[in-house]
Amino acid sequence: MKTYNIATVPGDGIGKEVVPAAQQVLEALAASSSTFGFEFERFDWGGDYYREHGVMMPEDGLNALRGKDAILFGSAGDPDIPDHITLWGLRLKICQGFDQYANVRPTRILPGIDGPLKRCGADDLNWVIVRENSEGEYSGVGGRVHQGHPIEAATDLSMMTRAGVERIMRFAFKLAQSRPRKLLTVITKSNAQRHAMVMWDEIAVQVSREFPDVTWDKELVDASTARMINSPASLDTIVATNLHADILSDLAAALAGSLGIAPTANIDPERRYPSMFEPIHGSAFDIMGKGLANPVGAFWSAALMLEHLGESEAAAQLMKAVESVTANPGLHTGDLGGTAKTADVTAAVCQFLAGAKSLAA
Ligand code: NAD
Ligand code: K
Ligand code: MN
Repeated sequence: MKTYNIATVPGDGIGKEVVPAAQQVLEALAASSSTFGFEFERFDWGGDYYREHGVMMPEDGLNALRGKDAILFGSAGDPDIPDHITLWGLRLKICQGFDQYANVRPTRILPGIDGPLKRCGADDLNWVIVRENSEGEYSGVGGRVHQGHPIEAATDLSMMTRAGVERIMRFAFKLAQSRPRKLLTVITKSNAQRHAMVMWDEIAVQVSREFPDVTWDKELVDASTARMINSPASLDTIVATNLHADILSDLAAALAGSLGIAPTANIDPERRYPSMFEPIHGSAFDIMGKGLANPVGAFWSAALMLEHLGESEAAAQLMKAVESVTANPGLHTGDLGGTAKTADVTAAVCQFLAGAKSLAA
């Protein structure tokens, strides 16, 4: 029997609601497995920790996570602390500290969920967005001079390195190659951003030569938002910079029905460090603490984690359980137009998994 050591970092807001729900679902899954189990360790870092210690996580916090098989994350963001402090002090510290340079965001329309694209069926929208997760617009390079004065100047430099772009491009081509359609769209803005984005385009051409069986095209980021709505079936795997993919993936989530169902994997493809799995949404200040959050994004993220751990069968089983609840409008949370609570959805998924166990027995 294999035991996976999982760190949970619920963080702030509804992260504190959906991560324990995901843990519950994983425990239900493990209960029906004779081959693997989990050992969870919870790290209560985030806004409350900041109020007490002046930092979002301990200085040596990464060391506590280093030996884990994976990290299940919630959200960083507190109504009373500036967002750049919460984000850089926790989520980005882990992503960058463990060089999780590939951020993978699958989107598809789950059964029973009606996205805003009414004419679009499950086969028409099935994307994976690959987000460069270590540099670009979120490099943290820049500064402010003459702060508060009329002559103030400020920069956020979008720094891209050849090595950084090559590795994410290669990751995206490889992922596209592994999917049935072998189709990749490289998002760019090299008409306006004439240095780093031009290098990005050149590297796409160069890396594409290693993947002759992948069909690929290039699209400007602004035009790609229209394409996502007008011809979603023309897209499959998508690769974009840190900022572009951040924006496109929230649009993708909304087109698939809700931000509350969308998952993310922050991956270190070389497996030097633990990878981190989280719903794409944030702390959701408007609904936090009320038990109203949709936990599906966290469950799907847990399924991505199982995939990463090599437990594909368990991942598929979890997604089946998730689809059984999305198919039932009585189990839709407020973001999907329903009245179900986090606990209802969680209990239904656990029940489905327990049912699958008794069928197998
Ligand atoms: P958000 O994702 O928290 O919320 C946007 C809207 O979507 C809100 O109306 C919210 O209620 C709704 N929503 C999101 N997830 C939901 C769910 N699971 N169920 C039901 N409804 C859901 O984005 P925001 O309002 O821009 O950000 C709030 C805070 O979260 C900020 O501090 C921001 O920096 C942080 N944030 C953190 C992360 C992260 O840690 N990865 C990601 C995004 C935002
Ligand atoms: K998140
Ligand atoms: Mn985002």
